[in-house]
Amino acid sequence: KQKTFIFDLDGVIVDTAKYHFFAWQNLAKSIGVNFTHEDNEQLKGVSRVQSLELILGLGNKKATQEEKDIWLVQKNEEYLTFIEKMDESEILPDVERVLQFLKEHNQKIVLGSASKNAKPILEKVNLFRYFDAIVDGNDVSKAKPDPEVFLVGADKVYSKPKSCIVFEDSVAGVQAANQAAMLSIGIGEQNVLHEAKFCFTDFTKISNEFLLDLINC
Ligand code: B16
Ligand code: MG
Repeated sequence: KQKTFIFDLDGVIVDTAKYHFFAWQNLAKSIGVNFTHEDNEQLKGVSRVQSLELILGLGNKKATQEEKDIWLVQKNEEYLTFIEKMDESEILPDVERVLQFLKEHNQKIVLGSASKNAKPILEKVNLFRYFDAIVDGNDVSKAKPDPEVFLVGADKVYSKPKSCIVFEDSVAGVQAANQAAMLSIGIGEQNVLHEAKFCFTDFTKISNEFLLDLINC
């Protein structure tokens, strides 16, 4: 059987979530907003523009469009300084084993990320070659939890949503997968990602037998 496996990027393939957090926290500090690790959970999987709106909301801060545009550039420039230093060592445990296994079993592999920096990151960590299609923040207009990113991904490889399986670390992303009528697999904490059909702390907990079950179900 052939299924389509859609991978989120940040927090699933690589831990860039920590770099987003550093960069947002520095920006928040510079504009006088207190932004904590707990607050950061809401930003995962959410677009850059919406992330800034959430941070401004936390600090009850009003800003002009000009200010927002400057801050968005400022945050992304700092984020890019982290990205530049990335290499294969930043691939999360067992991600490559899973990609390899799926490839060997003739499965379709798609990237479904909200990030506009997805392609350079995949290149940096040398995983580009596994993907049959890439959908990122440059291709879609509606951010997760809207299912657009995953539906476009399925379409690119001519798959029906019901034969797609999505790996996601964010609440918004799990909701997007569910809304797309795809099978959602949370990568992270069960209590946070309780809307996911299955949840694992990371890929080391996902066995080849489980992957075979997904392929054949
Ligand atoms: P960028 P994902 C998302 O990527 C991140 O989880 C989210 O925190 C970030 O704001 C968003 O990408 C936009 O990223 O600023 O690089 O365009 O998890 O959907 O792969
Ligand atoms: Mg993510």
